[in-house]
Amino acid sequence: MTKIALITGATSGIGYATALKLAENGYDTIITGRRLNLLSELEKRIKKNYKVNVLSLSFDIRNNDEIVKIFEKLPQNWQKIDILVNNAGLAVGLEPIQTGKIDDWERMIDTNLKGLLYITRKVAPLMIQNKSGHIINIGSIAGKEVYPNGNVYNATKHAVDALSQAMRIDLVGHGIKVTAIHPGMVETEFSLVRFKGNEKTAKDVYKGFDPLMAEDIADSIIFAITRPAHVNINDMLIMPTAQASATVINKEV
Ligand code: NDP
Ligand code: 8X3
Repeated sequence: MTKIALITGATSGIGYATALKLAENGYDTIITGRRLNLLSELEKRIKKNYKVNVLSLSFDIRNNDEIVKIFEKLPQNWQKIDILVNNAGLAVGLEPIQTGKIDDWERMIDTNLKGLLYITRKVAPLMIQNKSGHIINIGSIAGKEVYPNGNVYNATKHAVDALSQAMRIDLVGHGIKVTAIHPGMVETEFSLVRFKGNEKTAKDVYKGFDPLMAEDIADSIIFAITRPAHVNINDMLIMPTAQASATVINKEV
């Protein structure tokens, strides 16, 4: 029977690359994100290239009422979710704690932390019913270290790290695997969002070194989900070769 994977934040970056790779590996995919036009384009691309089914669900992951309604209407044949990739997330702003914008903080906490919880709260019971499943949480090097002005983003990703450990404990008795994947710098729309559409500042983040590509993280997800049944990858920290820590990057200037 074909397996089903749900990927949050599939309209761009890591989630987009992961959805494509899961489809390439034969998974029926549930793709989610707010930008319906991008979801539709991805759905078309997957259907054109791979013989799998695709379900596009457009919603804001910060809105639990919306999520509950969508899951109430989830067709029966899409309910046996084997893989959940909790990927949707963002950084907004890069400012010291004393001048940070409350609205930026709320967007990060509501998306990276509460959104991940809302989805997991709906999918984990389905996996428990099926007595199997694999949850992949996308953390970050920002969840392993803190760096100047990263404060609230760092806190949300440290929370993802803690939640991954906690989920593993709560779900181990149900045969459900939990893997946390923590990337270093990946060139996606991430910096464009963090710097609120400033293309030059966003591009400069990845100047002078080879950052990770979204496909590198998608590959690591495929690796984690294709281990034998008795093997779980708890945690992966994946960095560009030129990046030694959150702040030490070997850049050519
Ligand atoms: P992108 O900005 O390219 O993608 C982010 C995705 O999250 C988009 O598909 C976006 O969809 C979705 N998203 C954001 N907010 C919401 C929301 N409120 N509701 C639903 N979906 C939402 O960034 P990345 O691919 O880089 O980021 C993916 C994950 O990887 C994030 O959790 C990020 O923190 C993490 N990460 C990124 C790193 C990097 O250097 N790029 C490094 C380490 C971790 P839409 O806008 O359509 O809603
Ligand atoms: C994204 C990578 O280093 O900007 O999580 O925090 S970093």
